[in-house]
Amino acid sequence: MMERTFLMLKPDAIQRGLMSEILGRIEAKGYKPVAMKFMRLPKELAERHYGEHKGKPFFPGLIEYITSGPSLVMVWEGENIISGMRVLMGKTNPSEASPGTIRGDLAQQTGRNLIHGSDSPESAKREIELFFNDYELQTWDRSVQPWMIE
Ligand code: DAT
Ligand code: MG
Repeated sequence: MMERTFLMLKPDAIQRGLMSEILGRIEAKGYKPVAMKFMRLPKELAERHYGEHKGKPFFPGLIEYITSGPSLVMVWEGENIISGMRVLMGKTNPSEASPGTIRGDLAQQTGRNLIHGSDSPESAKREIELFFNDYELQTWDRSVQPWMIE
């Protein structure tokens, strides 16, 4: 099923100069970019984005980290991309994430795990709408698509 997901390269990915490394993996998979913005999340937006975690012990630290510098917020499209990106990202705790995954290869700690990806179609819809207007989402065709999706 063709889906869209919301992805964010968090401030540690930007600070560490890992944008191209991570974007390269997503592009090489064949997923298609739909929208991108480089922005420092205002606190209120960060709190809305992570609303499901409000009240948990790590919430204040999470908001501080995620608003500490610019992030790259994005929408990407692909076949079953929501679960596919969760696999490419690896487990939330990088010390448990498999080698070959973004978190498994490039990160050490849950509080510095480089990337966010929506965890369900409902979250993807909510998160895309939270960060992007309709006119910021590009609908476009790539001639190479039939060589990846039959
Ligand atoms: P994911 O980012 O894999 O969807 P999540 O939605 O459970 O994971 O949590 C969101 C983020 O919150 C996660 O990327 C890092 C932070 N976080 C989660 N659990 C944590 C914990 N136990 N200690 C510190 N940070 C945590
Ligand atoms: Mg999550």
